[in-house]
Amino acid sequence: MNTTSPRTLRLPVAAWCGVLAAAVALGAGHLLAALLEPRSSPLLAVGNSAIDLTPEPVKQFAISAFGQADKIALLGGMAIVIAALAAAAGVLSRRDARPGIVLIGAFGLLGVAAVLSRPDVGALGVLAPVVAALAGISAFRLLHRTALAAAEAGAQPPPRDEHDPNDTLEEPFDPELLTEPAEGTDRRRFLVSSVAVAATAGLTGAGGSLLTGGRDAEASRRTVAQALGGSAAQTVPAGADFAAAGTPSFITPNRDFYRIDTALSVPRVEIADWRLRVHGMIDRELDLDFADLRRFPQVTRTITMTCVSNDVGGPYISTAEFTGVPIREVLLAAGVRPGAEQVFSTSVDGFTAGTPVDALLDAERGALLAYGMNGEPLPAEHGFPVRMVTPGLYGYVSATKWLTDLELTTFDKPAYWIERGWGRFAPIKVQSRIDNPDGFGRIPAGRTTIAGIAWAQPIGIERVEVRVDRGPWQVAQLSTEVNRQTWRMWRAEVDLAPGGHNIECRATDHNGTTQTQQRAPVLPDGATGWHSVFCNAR
Ligand SMILES: Nc1nc2c(c(=O)[nH]1)N[C@H]1C(S)=C(S)[C@@H](COP(=O)(O)O)O[C@H]1N2
Ligand SMILES: [Mo]
Repeated sequence: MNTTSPRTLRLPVAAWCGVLAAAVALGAGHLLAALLEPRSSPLLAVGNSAIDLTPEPVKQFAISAFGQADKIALLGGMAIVIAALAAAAGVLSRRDARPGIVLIGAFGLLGVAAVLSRPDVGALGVLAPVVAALAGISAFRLLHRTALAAAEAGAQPPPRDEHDPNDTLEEPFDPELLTEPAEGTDRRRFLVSSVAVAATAGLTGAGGSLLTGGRDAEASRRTVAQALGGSAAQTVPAGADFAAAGTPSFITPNRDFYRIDTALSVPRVEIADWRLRVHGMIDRELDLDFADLRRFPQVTRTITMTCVSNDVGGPYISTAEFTGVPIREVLLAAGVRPGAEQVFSTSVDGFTAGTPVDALLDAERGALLAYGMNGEPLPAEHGFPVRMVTPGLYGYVSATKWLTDLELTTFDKPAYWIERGWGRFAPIKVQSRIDNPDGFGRIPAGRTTIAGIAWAQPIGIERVEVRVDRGPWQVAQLSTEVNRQTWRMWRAEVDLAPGGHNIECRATDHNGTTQTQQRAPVLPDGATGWHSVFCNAR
């Protein structure tokens, strides 16, 4: 008998048991969540809570450091933290599995709390973290038992012989181990358990991801595609595009359109489940399904969207042809009562925005409940099936994706980013950017074309000027104006002597307001300053 053996797991083995158990727990939780309530996946619920609880400067840092990869960075960071905690749980259980079991149970409770705190997850969602914890505990007990058996066997004299038949002397009260053939393969059994547990984690996790991604999305997209019918791409005038000079294309392809949101996993909404409720300070409450929405006139408008997190020279600006219903028509049908100041919109994922009623009633501005983007149904990442698009306002106050609720209220009710210190009013500021030269590449010396973009929705761009090495301002050539809600491209011929040069640009809108040189950070309501690029002419 091995009653005198140490019955202690080696550190790496103990840590490994913890990590594998955590992987199984997350995989099982993800799979069950996919079947019941996709957004109750413990990993996602904890991650989403982390996003909402993160202090604003940290979130800002994440956006600037990782850009649109911020979610991947967060998931990676969470994976490292979870693996470290799980390894610690394993290490605390080198002799006895109980500390690890208690810790996994505690993580399960944390998952339950995270799920309950999500505005977008129903009560059924708590099953996912509960089952995750149970799966993690079972896996941990299995691995711990087989690892301990292997450790004991390894400790049998002679210690160096793995195949000593004495290896298989088991504790008499463990029926599962007693039924094993006496081959002295405790170590192999641990390996097999490890692989089985890891495979379970991988398969459940992948299964969960597949299920959340695929459910009936096709049928939903077809419904919207039918609504779009032939309304597809309007033609942008040839003179609107300066892409040949090094600017972005006038229309941003959907796959290149910038993406900014707080959603760790993209909400998957089916047309059959979608509803838009319009309520609050109105005469008639509306509860629209997609067919109801389609009874309003359908329009297609070319609109440049801009994010408040776009720093001077930044990438968070894109243009698309959005198809949908004017928000104005829906508000008129509901009858806005006097005193209503903002439309408080809510996404299925709990994100909220507050848009001034005036901006949404302004026919010229032309805000939309959009379901089409560049002739296609709205991509899931951009808010399928229906989102708001409001020209002239930064997205965080005006462009709610996965839209489900519009409430007419006063400004007393703060929306998501307002609660986090961002400005209540967020008109887009007149800005311009140099795209060519791009700050890395070289540029030919002599007579050379420089180019970029400028925007001032909803007023429109009147003029762009450039200057080289703080010399005189030179007026750039502008692309054809498509409408005042879109960017314009600019290009200018300059003479560059060989060597280093500093190039700057500034825009002026149709009201005569010129982009200020005064540098301001993106917080609280959008960056200002002139974009400048250093280049090497040769
Ligand atoms: N549901 C939801 N809608 C949202 C957001 C969000 O985080 N969640 N972000 C807003 C912000 S800050 C911007 S700039 C735009 C970006 O839209 P896009 O990702 O389609 O470019 O969406 C807005 N709508
Ligand atoms: Mo934004």
